[in-house]
Amino acid sequence: RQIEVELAEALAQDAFELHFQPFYALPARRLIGFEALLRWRNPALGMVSPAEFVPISEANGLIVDIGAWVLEEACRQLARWPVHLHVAVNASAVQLRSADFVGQVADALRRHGVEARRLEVELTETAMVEDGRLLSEVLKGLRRLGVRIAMDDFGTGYSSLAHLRDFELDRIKIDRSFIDTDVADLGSRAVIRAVTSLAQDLNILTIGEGVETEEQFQRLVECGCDVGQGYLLGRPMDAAAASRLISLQM
Ligand code: G
Ligand code: G
Ligand code: MN
Ligand code: NA
Repeated sequence: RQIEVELAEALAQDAFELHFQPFYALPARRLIGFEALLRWRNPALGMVSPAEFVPISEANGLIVDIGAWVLEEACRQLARWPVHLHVAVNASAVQLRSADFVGQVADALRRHGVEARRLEVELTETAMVEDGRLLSEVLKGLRRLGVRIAMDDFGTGYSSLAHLRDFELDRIKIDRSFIDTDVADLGSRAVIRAVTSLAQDLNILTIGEGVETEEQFQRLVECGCDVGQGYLLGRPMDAAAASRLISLQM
């Protein structure tokens, strides 16, 4: 059967699930929040990664409804967790350009009584490329609500520096291709240092993603990065496991 049909059914039958990967403040390794990562529980295929189905649902527009479900579910979890923790959701460019994305976000927050500052929206640089004017309006709307904006996979797209100038961002996630390298690699270290220093001047928080070893963790600390994320620190986990992790920290 067509995967498009299956995806629509999955949404109707609640076959999607959010997993949560922790963020830790550096250098203390204090838990500060989670990134929500979408999964599709498929009876035949098992857990399917969004890398497989997001492009398809972007092409047929279903990503708008899937994205609304993600926002709803993220806010539902936020309402259950301590107020010092935040959740970041990944948003597709198609979703941002759909009618009233800002309204969708505001509704989800209101329905669950969650403060806007606890929600972050992660965008890729690619999402920022087309139709900058419309996107700029959407980001302004989100910031007016109090929602934080993060640029995902920073350094892999093009025109990154123009985006830093043109959009008001709250966080930069330094792409894991700069993080999960041999720490003897001076080039990556120089990039991490340069990005964190630039971000500091712009009053933007930096997140190093894809931290897999203690050495990489230490390098991030030395470079003045604010937040770390990666398999070393914590893998994506289901909501129950995330809640257990939270209670362990309290
Ligand atoms: O978790 P994983 O490595 O499988 O994620 C693969 C890709 O899917 C990543 O680029 C991630 O940003 C993206 N992704 C994860 N969850 C969502 C989501 O809820 N919406 C969108 N649009 N992309 C997501
Ligand atoms: O594009 P985005 O950064 O949203 O993608 C997040 C994806 O990266 C998630 O699917 C997650 O599973 C994956 N990821 C998270 N931490 C690590 C890590 O330490 N190493 C690797 N290889 N992948 C990671
Ligand atoms: Mn992300
Ligand atoms: Na990323």
